[in-house]
Amino acid sequence: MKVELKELAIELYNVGAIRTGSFITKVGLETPIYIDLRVIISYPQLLLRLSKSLWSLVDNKDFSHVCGVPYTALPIATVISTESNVPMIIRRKEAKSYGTKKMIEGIFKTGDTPIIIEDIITSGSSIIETVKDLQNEGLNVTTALVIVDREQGGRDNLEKAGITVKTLFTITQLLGYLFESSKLSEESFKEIKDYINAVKAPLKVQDDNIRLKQTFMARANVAKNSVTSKLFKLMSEKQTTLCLAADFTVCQEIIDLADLAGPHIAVLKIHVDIIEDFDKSFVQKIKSISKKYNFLIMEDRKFADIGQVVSYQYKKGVYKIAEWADLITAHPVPGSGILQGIKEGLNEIAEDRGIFLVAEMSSEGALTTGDYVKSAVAMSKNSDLVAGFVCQKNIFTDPGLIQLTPGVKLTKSSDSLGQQYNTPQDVIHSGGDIIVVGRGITQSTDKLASILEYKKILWEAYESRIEDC
Ligand code: 5BU
Repeated sequence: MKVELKELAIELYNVGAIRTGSFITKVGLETPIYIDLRVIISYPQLLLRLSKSLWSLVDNKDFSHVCGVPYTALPIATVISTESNVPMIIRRKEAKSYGTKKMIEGIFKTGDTPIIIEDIITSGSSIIETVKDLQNEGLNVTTALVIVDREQGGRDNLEKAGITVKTLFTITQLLGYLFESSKLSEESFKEIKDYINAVKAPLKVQDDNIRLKQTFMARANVAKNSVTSKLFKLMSEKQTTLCLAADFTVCQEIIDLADLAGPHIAVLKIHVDIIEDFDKSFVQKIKSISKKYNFLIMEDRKFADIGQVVSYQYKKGVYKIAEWADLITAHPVPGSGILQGIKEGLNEIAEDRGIFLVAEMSSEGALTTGDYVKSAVAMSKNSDLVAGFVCQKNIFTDPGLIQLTPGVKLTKSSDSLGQQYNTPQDVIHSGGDIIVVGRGITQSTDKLASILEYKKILWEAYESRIEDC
C-alpha cells in the first residue's frame, strides 16, 4: 500500500494537483502548498487508481450507497460506484428551485447506509452539511472516505459528529512522499512543514443556525447598521415580525391601511411607482403615521442599474425616495457599485437608512439561484448600509442582518402570475425574520382580523424557532 500511495502522490504532483510555491487561499491567506484534485478527471487511469485505493480503505464494504460531495469528489464516487456495483446518490449543493426542491438525487429509502466520498477535509464542514442532509432524509451515515486530510481539525470535528473518517493521505504524509522522491527541495519541504504545523490549529465548524437561535433583542446589539438595530428593537417591543405590503394604487387606501395596521406591524412596504395620485402630502401623512405607531417604511423599488443612475433614481425624480424611505430594496445584479450609488444618493440625508439586497425571489422560475445567491451575500460584507436580504431560506449566518421573506399566505398556494406562497410557520423556520404579507391581508374582508391573525401566527412561530434551534 505504501508503495502505491507514494506512486499516487508523485503522480498527483506530476499532473499539477499538488503545487508548491506561493498561493492565496479562498479566504485570502497565503499558503506554500496548493492542492486541487479537480484536474484528475483529465487523467482517467489516475482517477481509477485513486478511486480503487480509496475504496480499499474500508474492509467491510456493506454500504447501501456511495455519496459524493460536489464537485471534485463526484467523479471519484462515480468510479467507486461502477467498480464496486454500489449505487450512488448525490447531495446537491443547493436545493432545486423548481419541482421537488429535493437535496438528494438518486434512489434511496429510510434507513439506508451511504458512505461519503470527499476529496479534501479542512474543517470537515462540507461533510457535516452532507451528513445533516442525508440524516434529514432518514439515512444513516457512519463513515467518510477522504483523499487528503489537511490536518486542521476536520477529523476531530467529524469524529465528534459521530463520523469515522478514513483518509488516503494526511498532508504530512503527502509531503513526506514528495520529499523522499525529490519532488521537493529540503528548503521548501521545511517551509511547508512549518506552515502545516502553524496552521494545524483546529478550525471550528461554523454553526449555520446561530442566527435562528437568537432573539431579536440580542441581534439588535450586533447589527452594524443602525436602522437594522432599530428594527430589531421595535420588532421585539411590538412583538411583531410582520411587514405589510400595501400594494394599493390610491394614496388614501394606503393611508387608511397604515392607520389600521400601524400598531401591529414592523414595516409598511409600498411600491410608490404604482400610485396614481401621488403627491408630497402622501409622504408627510405616511411618515407621521409611522412615527405615531413606531414602524418603518420600505420602498420596494428593487433598484438594479449602474451606481450613477441609481443614485439619481434614489434621491431625484418625482418620488425622492431617499428623503423618506427608511428601507429600500436593491438587486445585487449590477455589482457592488449599486451600493456605492445608493450611498452617494444619501449625501444630503441625515437620517439612518438601510438596504435589503434581493438575493432570492419568491416567484416561480426566478433566476436567483446558486452562485448568484452566494455573491449577493458576499456583497453585503463591505457595506454598513445593508440591513439584510430578501430571500426564501437561510442563506447567511450573520445575526446582525435580517432575512425578509415575501410570498406568504396561510396556505401553500400560488397566484396566476408566478407568485408562490409558503405558510407563516414554514418561512419562519426557513430563517425568515420579517415576513411580507400582501394580498393575504389586503384582499381579506376583515383586514384588522387578518393582520392580527398573521401577527400572532408569525410571532408564535418565531418564539418556537428560538426555542427549537
Ligand atoms: P403578495 O400580495 O403577498 O403576493 O405581495 C408580495 C409583495 O412582496 C409584493 O409587494 C412584491 O413586490 C414583494 N415581493 C415578492 O412578492 N417577491 C419577491 O421575491 C420580492 C418582493 Br424581492
